[in-house]
Amino acid sequence: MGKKLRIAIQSKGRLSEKSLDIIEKCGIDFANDPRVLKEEAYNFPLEFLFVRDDDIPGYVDSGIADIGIVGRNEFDEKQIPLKVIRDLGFAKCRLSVAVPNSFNYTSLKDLEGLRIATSYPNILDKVLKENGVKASYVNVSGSVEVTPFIGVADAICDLVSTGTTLKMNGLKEVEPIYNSSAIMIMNSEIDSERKAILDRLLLRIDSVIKAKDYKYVMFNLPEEHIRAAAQIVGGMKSPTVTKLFDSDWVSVQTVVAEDIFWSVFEQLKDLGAEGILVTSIEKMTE
Ligand code: PRT
Ligand code: ZN
Repeated sequence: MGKKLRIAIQSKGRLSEKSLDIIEKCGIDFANDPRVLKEEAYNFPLEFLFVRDDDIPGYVDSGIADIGIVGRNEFDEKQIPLKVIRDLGFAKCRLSVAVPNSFNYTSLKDLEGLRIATSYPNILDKVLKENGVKASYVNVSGSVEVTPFIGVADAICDLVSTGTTLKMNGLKEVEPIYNSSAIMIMNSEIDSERKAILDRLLLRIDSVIKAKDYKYVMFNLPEEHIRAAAQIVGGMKSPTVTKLFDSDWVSVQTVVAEDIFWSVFEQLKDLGAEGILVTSIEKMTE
């Protein structure tokens, strides 16, 4: 039997579902049994290791896993020199300094001499040092946001996504210091057989990631406006244009980048486009 590539994935938490989602979209089938620690894919030489996210960089470093999916924050905090091979773009969040609402904050200098509670002392320390600020860290692994109220810290530095948690705890976000999203890391000493499997996997992952950034768009348009429409949509190549039977209208099919989609949509409507149909793309290559 040939070798398998082993991937470490968070067993339960914010990264789990989306990590497995990407693998599934790569056409890889597995049982996804929440009770097991290890599992093998049915139709691809891939083995899953379900662990806590904190352990993923260490497992990849020691070769227990060949690759892993982890938050960039967790990876940078651990300071283990591994290769980051992909930014997967999900689980986006930021590491921010937050203070009680009553705190009169103007700049990082205001943190001089204070006690800051955080689970990310290494990342925070780097930023404070760059800004010439000396503070002391209260290292906590959870419920960071309650520490100012139990008198353990004067400020906190924690992950934020919507900001709701901070608000609920009477804190205000005053300084975003670091952006994070899920990344794929690898052990650089994997053998050539596993490297070949990884290359196959990455080819699939790249087409899944790329597809997420685009929409497939179809619409009808008076033929006279087709050049103007082509300019608006751009697209990978020229749009596909089909003449509608017995009329001077055409049907157009093309691919539009997600981030400009609404502006394209409005411009097409202004041009007189009708029956605009938009679908998501599952996989895509250049
Ligand atoms: O059990 P295990 O150790 O595996 O999981 P964990 O509890 O350590 O991690 P988990 O599942 O909470 O988060 C995993 C990763 O998700 C993190 O390392 C980040 O990379 C990413 N991520 C994205 C987040 C958030 N968004 C996030 N909002 N991780 C944590 N939070 C927390 C934050 O700490 C705070 O308590 O959510 C709260 C703030 O959320 P908002 O929306 O109220 O601002
Ligand atoms: Zn964790």
